[in-house]
Amino acid sequence: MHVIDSHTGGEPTRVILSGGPDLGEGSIEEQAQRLARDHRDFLTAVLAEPRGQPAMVAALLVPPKNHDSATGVIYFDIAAVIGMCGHGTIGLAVTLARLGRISAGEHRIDTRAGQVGITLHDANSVTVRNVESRLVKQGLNVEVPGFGTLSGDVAYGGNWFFIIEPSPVAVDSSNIRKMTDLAVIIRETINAQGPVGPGGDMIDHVIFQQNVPDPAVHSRSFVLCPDDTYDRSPCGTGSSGRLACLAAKGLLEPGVVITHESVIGSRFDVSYQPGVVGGVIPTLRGQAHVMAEATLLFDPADPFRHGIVL
Ligand code: PYC
Repeated sequence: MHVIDSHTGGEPTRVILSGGPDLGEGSIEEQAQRLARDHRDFLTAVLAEPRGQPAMVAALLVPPKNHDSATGVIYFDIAAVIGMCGHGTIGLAVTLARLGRISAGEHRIDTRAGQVGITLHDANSVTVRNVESRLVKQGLNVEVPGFGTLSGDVAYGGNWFFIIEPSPVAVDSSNIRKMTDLAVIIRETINAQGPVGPGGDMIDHVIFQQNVPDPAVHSRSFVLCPDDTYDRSPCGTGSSGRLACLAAKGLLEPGVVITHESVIGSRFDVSYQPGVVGGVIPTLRGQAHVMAEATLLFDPADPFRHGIVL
C-alpha cells in the first residue's frame, strides 16, 4: 500500500494512493458506508499503532464523481469514516502537488459531504472552500457530573459538532487530558439522547472554545475527534461549524478574516460567505508539510498486521 504522510498544523494525514479495498460502484457516500461496514480491519491496519499513530486521519483516494474534480476522497480516523476533513484536505492538496497531480491554482475535490474547492497557493499553503455549514441547534443543555449543566451549540461543518463557549476548562495544552475526558463524557451523554441531524446523525466531534489575549487570534479551541484524540490543527470542519455559529448569531460579517488557533498553537485563517440554503460557505487557509512517502507492508505472519486493537 503506497501512502504519503503529511501534517497540517501538527495534525497528521495519511493519503492512501494505492492498495485500498475494492469499494464497488456508486456515490462516495455509498462507498464510505461500505468502507465503514465491511473493512474495519483496514481502518485499524492503516491508522492504529504500530503502523499508524494517535490522531492520524487517512485520506483514501477514490475516482472523482464530478468531471471537474481532481480526485475523490474518503476520510477516516481509527474509529469512524467521517464526512469531510479540513486539515486532511490541506494535506491532500500538498500531497497531490508533490506528486505533480495538481499545480498552483484552483481545483475541486469530491468528498462524502460534497464537492469542496481548494486553492493551492504554493507547495505548502492551501485554501479550502468547504461545504455549506450551519448552526443546527443553539443552547442545547447537557448534565455532566462535577460540572453541572453545560450549554452548547450543535453545528454542521461537514462533520457534526457540539461547541461549548466559553470552555468549562481553560483551553491550554496542560489541560489536554482533562478536556479529553470531559469531551468524551459530553459526546456520549448527548448521543445517548438520540440523533442531532436529519439523517440520524450523531455528534462526532466536541469543541471547547475560548477567547485569548493575543489580538491576532479570534479564539483558541480544543477539538475532540471520533477516535478520542484531540485535533492538533484548528480543525477545518470544526472551524466551519464555528463560523456558522458566529454568522447565525450576528457576531461576524461575511468576508471578515479571523484566525482560529488550536490547543497546540497552530493556526487557520478563516472567513465565510453566505450559503445558498441559509448557512455559510467557509474558507479555511492553512499550511501542510509532507513528512514521508512509504510502502505499508502487511505480513500475514504479523500478529498485529491489523493494528493493536484492545
Ligand atoms: O480538520 O476537519 C478537520 C478534522 C476533522 C478531524 C480531524 N481534523
